[in-house]
Amino acid sequence: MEKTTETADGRKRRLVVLGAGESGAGAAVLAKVKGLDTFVSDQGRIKDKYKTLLDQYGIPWEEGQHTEEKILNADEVVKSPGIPNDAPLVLKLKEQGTPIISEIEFAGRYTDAKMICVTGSNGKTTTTSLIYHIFKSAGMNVGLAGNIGQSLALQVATCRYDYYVIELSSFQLDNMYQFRANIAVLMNITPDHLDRYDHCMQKYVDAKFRITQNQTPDDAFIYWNDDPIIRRELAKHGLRARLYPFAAVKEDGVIAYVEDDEVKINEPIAFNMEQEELALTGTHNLYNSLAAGISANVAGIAKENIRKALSDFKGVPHRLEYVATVRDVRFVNDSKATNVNSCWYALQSMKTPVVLILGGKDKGNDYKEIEDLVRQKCCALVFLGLHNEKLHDFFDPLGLPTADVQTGMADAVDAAYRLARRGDTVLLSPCCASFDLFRSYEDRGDQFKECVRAL
Ligand code: UMA
Ligand code: ADP
Repeated sequence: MEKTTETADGRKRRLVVLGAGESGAGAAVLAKVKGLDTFVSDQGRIKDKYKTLLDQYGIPWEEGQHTEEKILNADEVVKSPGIPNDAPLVLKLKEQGTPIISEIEFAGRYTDAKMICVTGSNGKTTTTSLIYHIFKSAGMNVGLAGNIGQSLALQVATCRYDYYVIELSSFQLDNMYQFRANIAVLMNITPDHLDRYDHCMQKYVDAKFRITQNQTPDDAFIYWNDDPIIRRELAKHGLRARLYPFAAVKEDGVIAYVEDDEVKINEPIAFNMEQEELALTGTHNLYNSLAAGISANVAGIAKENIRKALSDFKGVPHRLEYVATVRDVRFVNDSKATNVNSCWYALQSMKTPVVLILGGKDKGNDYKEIEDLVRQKCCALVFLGLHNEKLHDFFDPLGLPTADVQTGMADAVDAAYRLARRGDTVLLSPCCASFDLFRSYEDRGDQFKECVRAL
């Protein structure tokens, strides 16, 4: 762990940051205020707001290229999570032995705040937001950081919090070594981002389990007990943290579940509330509420504060977000369902026949997982993407009415509305990333809402 500002030969330590987005710009500011010789290199164009921030702190930067002479002389490199581990420059740095760390690892060196970290293939943002909401409502001095969109490093550089609630992606976990989560939450592990892991599921699983590394018996590991991969891996890892497994219903070993319509958390302090008082609905959201409730309980937050916050949470946009009902057709925006498993949960929670809008940039999807639910719940499908061939190949044999849209959201909403009958739900839950036709999943969801409101 390197917190020193000088090298053995009396030089200022040089820290190079690769990528100047949210993560990189924050890491650079922290490096600069901690007295390191800081340089930022971005292969693309740096957004104006990050250029302004870097200039404000007098940090030298370049864009449009990675100039090797200015990078290969680094004592350490902070790599933005969006840059793949096998990018040529990253491989070169590794080859010459330059340590490469993530922004979260770097920021963790400079704060004593308690770290509550959330990962998983699905449910990270909802659970992270819910934990933050409970802590904030209880009056704790807490920051919200990580994959949710706010750099931890910038907050460590400019604020003083007692707690951070941090959403961690597998990309961020990849380059974490010494960082210690006081409370680690692992929601589930299902295939995602396999294009970044040589299409090897175990590599992705290993990345997720890094959330538990460095945990001590004073720390907590909260996880969904029914996830087959988590259970298998637990035995391998010999964890030292105290374990807090949860499940939808009471089963051997779990400390939190629902029984007789009551949410029960038995450890460390007995807690209960009516299930119907939970703000978030659906089985997946029960898991998210249990994980958040246990985290708050472990942190010693009073029961009445936990109860109140679990019941007045407003939800997160683009996650099963109700939009409107038009002539008796409900429209639900689940644009954040960027993998097959999240769509599975969305379909499972539907109570009416569904016109499902799906498609986009495929990340190596296997649609077999939702085949049964599509048969049971869907009355029509709308394929929305530049390349819909794989969707046709898989779903056409089901014989459902189908529309193929390659143009954009307006035509997709139009097609779905025409296919829907009174009482149906039109659900945007795409199973895919958005980048073929949209800037981001938020852009896709916002356009969906706009088009629905224009009907
Ligand atoms: N870049 C280079 N060299 C390269 C490739 C990219 O310099 O070889 C530059 C780009 O030009 C760009 C910068 O790197 O300017 C962007 O870096 P980034 O993609 O890591 O994006 P950040 O803005 O730093 O945001 C990152 C996370 N992005 C990714 O993991 C892709 C954000 O998660 C996160 O909120 C933020 O750090 C703060 O922690 C977003 C995300 O999409 C929401 N996450 C994925 C997901 O949720 O599925 C994992
Ligand atoms: P993440 O940040 O991991 O992508 P989100 O909370 O943003 O997770 O939710 C993403 C999608 O996954 C949403 O569409 C939601 O319907 C679904 N989802 C949310 N929580 C869970 C869960 N615990 N298990 C499975 N799917 C979930």
